[in-house]
Amino acid sequence: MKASDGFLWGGATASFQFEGGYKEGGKGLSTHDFETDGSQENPRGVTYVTTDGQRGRARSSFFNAGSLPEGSIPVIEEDEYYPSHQAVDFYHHMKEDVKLMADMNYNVFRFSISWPRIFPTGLEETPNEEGLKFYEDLINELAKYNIEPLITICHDEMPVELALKYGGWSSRKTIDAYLRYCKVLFERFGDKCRWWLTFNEINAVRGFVSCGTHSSADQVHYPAAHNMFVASAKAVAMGHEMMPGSQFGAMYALSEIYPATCHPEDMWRHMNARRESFYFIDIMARGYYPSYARRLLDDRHVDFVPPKEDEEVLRNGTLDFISFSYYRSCTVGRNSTFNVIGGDPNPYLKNTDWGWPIDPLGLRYCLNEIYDRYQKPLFIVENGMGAVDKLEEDGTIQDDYRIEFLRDHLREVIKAIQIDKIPVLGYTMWGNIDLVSLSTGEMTKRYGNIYVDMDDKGNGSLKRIPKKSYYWMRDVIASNGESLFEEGTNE
Ligand code: BGP
Repeated sequence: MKASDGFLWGGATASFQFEGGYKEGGKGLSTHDFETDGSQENPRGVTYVTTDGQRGRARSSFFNAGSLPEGSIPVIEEDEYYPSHQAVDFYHHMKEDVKLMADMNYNVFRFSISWPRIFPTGLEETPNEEGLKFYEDLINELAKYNIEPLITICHDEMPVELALKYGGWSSRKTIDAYLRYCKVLFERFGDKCRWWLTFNEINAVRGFVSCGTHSSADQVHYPAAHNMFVASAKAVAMGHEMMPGSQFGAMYALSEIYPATCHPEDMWRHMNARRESFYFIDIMARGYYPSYARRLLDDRHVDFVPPKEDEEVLRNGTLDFISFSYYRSCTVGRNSTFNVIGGDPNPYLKNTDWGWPIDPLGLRYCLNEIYDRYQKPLFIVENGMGAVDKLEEDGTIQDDYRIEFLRDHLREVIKAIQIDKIPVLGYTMWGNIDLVSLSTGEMTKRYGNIYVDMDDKGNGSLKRIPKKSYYWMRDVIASNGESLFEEGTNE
């Protein structure tokens, strides 16, 4: 068994976790440039100054840097470390990194464009040429090796001025700023890129850092999400017109969810927990609000009613494919605390060092579930294992645990394609070159097949070193996945 012909194999990154060069080439400040480092025990956060001069700190939870008081301004402090500023310096390692990917047989690379690199404040009429040039050089470099770009237009960030002036996605003015940005990207890169994602993990992001809203409360979040739906639909319609043949998706955090037991109340809770994510895909893939939307909003005391005039916009900008991240499965029961991920422990699964259950079959389940529901091609654009890697004295990294994780998950992907007949377009492993963790801001949590010599505070040579899994993955891709099923690969 192997993947289908033309299957896309590659890696995935996000600008603020990977690029660095945070003030270079005319780039403006991103909301993420204000987020400190952290760890599992000590959450990262944003320091702010309130309108009456008080200093405070908003702590980050997994997908958002909490709530900042209305009117407060985030600040960068001398004595804090901000991982996005240097990240792992892809900005200055671009050619070397692309070559490493090419040698691994990649035919796709997912990256996000940093919005403030193109429009430093988001408010300009004309884009920053130096920023565009950086991505143009990257796309040309990829083309040399026949690697297709898969571009995330907005990966959980925005120019900070849009957050401060408009309240980010809570304002419809941000829709106009986003469309101005999209138009520039489509004009410049449209003939070189067919795969586009309008937003990353749109069902999970909220709050200042990700969405530019000072508050992350439901009453602010759901109307802001509606503005993102409108922005996405308009971008899709514009993209289709400007770039015939272009393919649009948006990206969802879709770690599978299981009911804790067959108790009817656990089943009911499970269905509703899954709908928290389906809500977003239903609207963007089908083009209208689902029947359960009113109750979902009422349950959260959100009195928002989607404006009538947006109905046609949503209908005319539906997605071509559905892409998602899958890291784990979650278990929810009637009393569980759950927020897109989390929930109760699953006694049948082992966890990663960061407590994420390892569940390869859950990925096949998810592919079947999503295809049954939408009948649109699927793209796995994030998957992988965050682990502590050890650089051995002989300079190697023996990440057999990662090989095992990838082998088990990729086998399920291929079974979904060949046995379940699910059209899966491709697979881009998260953080193929080690990068800064989103949730904790650490370097210690590594996903890559390529090691980067850098610690949690940004010290190190930044040297790139292929891990054992690099060579293994290179051979898997060369065989289009067939080697995953060779005898002896279970040992
Ligand atoms: C997803 C994000 C990524 C990423 C990944 C892994 O939610 O889209 O940006 O970082 O999760 O999470 P973490 O880095 O916290 O391990």
